[in-house]
Parts: sequence; C-alpha cells; structure tokens
Amino acid sequence: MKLTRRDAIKLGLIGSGSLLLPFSEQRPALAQFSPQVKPFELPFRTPPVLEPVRSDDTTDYYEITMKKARVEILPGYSTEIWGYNGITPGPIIRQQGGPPSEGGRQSVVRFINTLDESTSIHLHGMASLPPYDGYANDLIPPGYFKDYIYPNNRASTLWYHDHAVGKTFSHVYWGLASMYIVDDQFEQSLPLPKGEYEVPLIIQDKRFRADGSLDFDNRGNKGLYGDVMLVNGVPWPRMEVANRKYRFRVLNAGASRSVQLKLSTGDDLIMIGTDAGLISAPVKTKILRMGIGERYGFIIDFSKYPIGTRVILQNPILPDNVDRDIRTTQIMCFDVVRQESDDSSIPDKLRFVEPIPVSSAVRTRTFRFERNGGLWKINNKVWDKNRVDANPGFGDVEIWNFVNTGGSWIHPIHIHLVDLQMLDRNGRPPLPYERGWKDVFYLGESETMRVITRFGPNRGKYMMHCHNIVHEDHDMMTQFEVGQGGFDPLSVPAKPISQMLPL
Ligand SMILES: [Cu+2]
Repeated sequence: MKLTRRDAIKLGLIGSGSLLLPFSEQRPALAQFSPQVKPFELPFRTPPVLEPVRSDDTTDYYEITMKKARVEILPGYSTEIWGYNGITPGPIIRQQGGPPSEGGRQSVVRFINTLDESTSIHLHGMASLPPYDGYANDLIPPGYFKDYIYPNNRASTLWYHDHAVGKTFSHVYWGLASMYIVDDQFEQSLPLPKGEYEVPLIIQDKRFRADGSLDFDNRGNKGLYGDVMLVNGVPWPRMEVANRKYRFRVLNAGASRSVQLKLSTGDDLIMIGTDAGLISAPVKTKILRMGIGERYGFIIDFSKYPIGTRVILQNPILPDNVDRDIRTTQIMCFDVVRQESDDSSIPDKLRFVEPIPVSSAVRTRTFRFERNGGLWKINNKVWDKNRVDANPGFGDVEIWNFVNTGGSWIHPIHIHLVDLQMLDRNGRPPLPYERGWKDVFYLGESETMRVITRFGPNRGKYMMHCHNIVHEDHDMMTQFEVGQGGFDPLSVPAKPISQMLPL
C-alpha cells in the first residue's frame, strides 16, 4: 500500500508538533514509512569527478576528507550524513588503467578522518597490496589519515566504501561509499557510448525517520531494507535523455536489498560488463538481478522511443526482500526529450574472457554460509583477524564451493583481491550476463555455487565476506592468505593529521 503525506499526518507520523517531542516519544512503536517523496520529480545528477591535487609521470594524487554534513535528500528535510568530502555518494574517481606502457597510471588517495569513529577504506575490485586493501582491523582513527596506493591494473567499475570492523553497515549507510572507474586504451578504442553518454548509477535504498534523519533499524542484525530508492543520492530521480544509446555503469550500494532492474517498456537491457570489466560479447536480458556490491554495465537504446516517451527503471520485488512500501518497485525514470545523432555502436565482440579450465584447479574448498546462535557465520566461524581459513599457493587455481545453508536469506559473497569466474549454480550454468570476471556472487536461498580463479597477483591476507553489510558485521567474514610472505595488512598504519605533509 501507499501512504500519502496526508495519511501520515492523520496517523500522527508527520507534523510540526511531533518534531518538538523527544525522539523516543515521537517514534512510533512499529517501523513506519519514510516521509513521502513523489517519484520522478527530482532531477538526476551524477557525483562530481574528483580532480587530483597533483600528478607526476606515473601517479595521480587525490585527497578525500571523511566528514559529517547536513544535506537535503528528501525535499524539505535536513539529513545528517557522513560523506567522503561531505557528500554522498562521494566524488567519483576516474583513472586511466592498464600497463604503464599503455598509459596506465597509479593512484595515491589520501583519506583524512575527521569523523568521531575509526574507518577503513576498501577499494572494492582493486588488486591492492594488503596494507592498502581496507583490511577491517587496519583502522584510521579519528584525527588520523592514511595514503592508499592503487595500481589500476584492470579496466572496470569499482567502488570505494568503508570497511571498519563491526561498523561497516553503519558507516556505509551513513554515506561512506562511491564509485571508482578504471578505463584503458582498449576500452576507449571501442565505439561504445562515451562522455556524457556514459553514466554511473549508484543505487541505494534508505529509510528515514519522520524528522528526516536516517533510520538504522536493521531488524536485529538481519538486514536493512529502505523504502526510499536513491540513485546517485537522489530519491527516484528523473533523467532527461536524447533518443540514442547510453552506457550505464550500475552499482548496488545499499545495505541489504537485492534489486531486479527492468525497463517499463519491456525492452532489453544490453549487457556489456560485469563487476570486473567487459564481457566477451553483449547479451540481452529483460531482468538484471543485483545483490549488494555487484556492478554491471549495460546499454539502453532510447532511439526506438519517440520524443516524449517516459521509460521507468523498475524493480520487481524479490521475495527475499522485506518491503512495506511498493514504491521500491520503481527506481528512476528516463524521459526522452530530444533528438540527437548517435555515433556510438555496440561491437559484437567486447573483451575476451578466457574461461579458466576446471582441469587446472589444484584443489576445491567449501565455504558454508549459515546462521546460528543469532550470528551469521562461515563454516561455523565468525571473524578473527588471527585466523586464516584458506591458504592457496601463489598462482594456484582453486575452485571454491559456496553453500547457502539457509532457505530465507541470500548472501552476495565478495572475495577481495581476485577476479573470479562462476562455474555453476545448483549445477546449472551461470546466467548469461554473469559470464564474466566477477568479485561478488549472488548466492540465493539454499543455493550451491562453484567459482574458480587463479590466486594472485599479490601475496598476503585478504578478506572474504557476505556483502549484505549487516551480515558482514555480525559476523559473516573470513580471510584467506595467498602464498607466504605477503605484506602484513597492518604494516602501514594510519598517521596523525598533525604529521601530515602535502602530497
Ligand atoms: Cu549474508
């Protein structure tokens, strides 16, 4: 059902009087709807692209301050957020990747913590060395900073977000997340839509209290399912498009909610990429399912629609989500408002993804994702930084078998460092659009899945966890160690801001 603002006032949820009450008295016993926003009225926008503070022959240097801010997300309401540079999503970093001989560059990103809790920054999808991977216990205390080094070794759609031990949910939900895009010469040589026609879509669901503040109710550490769908921080935005092709880089950066993207016209999304880059060839799908942390690339061809057409990006509800408001079945809209020529095209071949032969695997490991004792566990264990649960040899190919023992929960499984390929799910081949390099795998209810990879290019300890960030915090996270003798994740500690020199 839908709750209008008038209904809400009648029920006493909104109104000037209620805002004067102490919060505990103001808040109804049961979780309520967020203040209402009419869909498709707020203008679409994309986060700003961050400029380096300095560049040299090999490296671009960036600086980001983590700080609190008050922003207007719901029209007429002020919301406290924690943001990279005080905005959420934070600024997008775009970087030229690939080998240095092909113009690939390294990034150094300085993260300065002016918040009152310790943070850790994970660049999700980057093969960073262990001290720069955002290890959960490698914290930047308040008043400290840390310079992270990123090699940008492969072109893909990545994202950076908080990863502080036990606090990932609240920190990401406060707003500490954004996208990081690595391009390279090969991808630039393809005739895909570029520039203003290549658009990031960071999808998040949030829940707000009657005073506009964020509601952190995760229902006993099971998950947070918001009733406001945000794209790039804007509730149900309206994007004006020309009648041509657009390339979208989409990321599900919510807390727990899986989404299913679908066009209201019933037309296809033309899939071109997975988490870790382009796929071998475009494939069409009517519905794109995305767990938290997954990224996909797709083209929408608006040329078939007359000017004046509205195309809604819908989200038919998945049964595992917890919804009390059908507004989450819509995400944003595209209004075709102008005629334009289109010099882009979709090549038949993109970037060849060479399958890793099963026969090259030297061993198989099984990880069971389960709930017991009120905790989320992997092989019946919770996070312990002093325990390593798998030690693949450097360069070894292994098959990892993921088992979801629960019938009511999905777990998007994220493996740090490596890109992997899915072999099968419940014995069946992966969905056509999943057949590429990935670092998050949608492990559905009671499902079993096999993934394969070669462990490298770095040695050392890296995390694997459920990316329902409520599950991750309590405590569905483990670590593996590639080879021997890698850098200790805690070997480059943060430093006090008072010792900070210019980059
Ligand atoms: Cu989970």
